[in-house]
Amino acid sequence: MRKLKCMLWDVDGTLADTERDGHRVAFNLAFEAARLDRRWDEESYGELLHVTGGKERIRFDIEHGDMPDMSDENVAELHASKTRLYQRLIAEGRIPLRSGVRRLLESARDAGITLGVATTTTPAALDALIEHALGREWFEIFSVLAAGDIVLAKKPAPDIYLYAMEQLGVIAEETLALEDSGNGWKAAQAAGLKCVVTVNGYTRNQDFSGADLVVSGFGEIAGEGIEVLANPHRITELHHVDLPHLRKVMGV
Ligand code: XBP
Ligand code: MG
Repeated sequence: MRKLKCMLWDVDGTLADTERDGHRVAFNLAFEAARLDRRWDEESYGELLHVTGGKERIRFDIEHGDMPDMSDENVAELHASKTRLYQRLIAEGRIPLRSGVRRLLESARDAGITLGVATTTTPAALDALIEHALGREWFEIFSVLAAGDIVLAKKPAPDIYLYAMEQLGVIAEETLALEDSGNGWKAAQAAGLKCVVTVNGYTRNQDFSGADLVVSGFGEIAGEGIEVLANPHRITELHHVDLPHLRKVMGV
C-alpha cells in the first residue's frame, strides 16, 4: 500500500502562473536589451512551451529561423540576462501563488510530509519565486530544490524527479508529483510517480491521460469551487483539493 510521505512540486504553472506574465515578458525584455527584433507574443509562447528550459527554447527558435544564429555562449548570456530581468519582475511581487498552493503546502508541512521542488527552471528564478511569492522560510522547509541544469535531460525526461527522490532518500511509491503541463506529467509518470495536474490557460488542452487527478486549480476552502477534468480514482467532495484527497490518490 502506498503512503503519502513526500510531495514534489513543479514550479512554473503549478506554484504560480509564471509563464505568460513572467518568463515570457522577461525573455522579450532580454531580446530588446540585446537589440534582437524577435518578440514572443502570448500565443506563440504557448507553442514554444513544449520546449522545456529557457536556453533550449531560444535555441529552438534559432533553429526554426525565427532568431539570428548565435553561439551557445551567446545563448547562455542572453538567457542569463533574461533570468536577471525575471528576478526583477518577481521581486516586484506581480506573480502571486495559484489558489490553494499555500494552503496545501502548509497542511503538508504540518502533517510532516517531506516537501521538495522538481523543476526545469533555473535555480536563480526558482529562488526569486520562493523568496517573493512564498517567503524565505520556505528555503528551509523544502528538503530539496531540484532545478534546471542539475540534470542533463529536462522534462519530459524523468531525471529531475529521480534526482530529487535520490537526494531525499524516498521511493516513487510514497511520492506524489504536482504538475501543470503535459511535459511535467510525462516526467512524473516516467519516474513512476502518481501525479495530480492543476491546469492553466496554456496547458488545459494538453494530454493528461493516465494522470491521477486533473483539476482547474487547487482552490480555496471559501472559494467558488474547482473544475474537475479527470478523476479516475473517483474522489468525492472535490470543492477544493485537500490532503485527504491527495492521500486517496496515493491509495492510502
Ligand atoms: C517550465 C520551463 C522553464 C520556464 C523558463 O519549467 O520549461 O523553462 O519556462 O525557465 P517547470 P528558464 O514547469 O518544470 O518549472 O528560462 O529558467 O529555463
Ligand atoms: Mg510547469
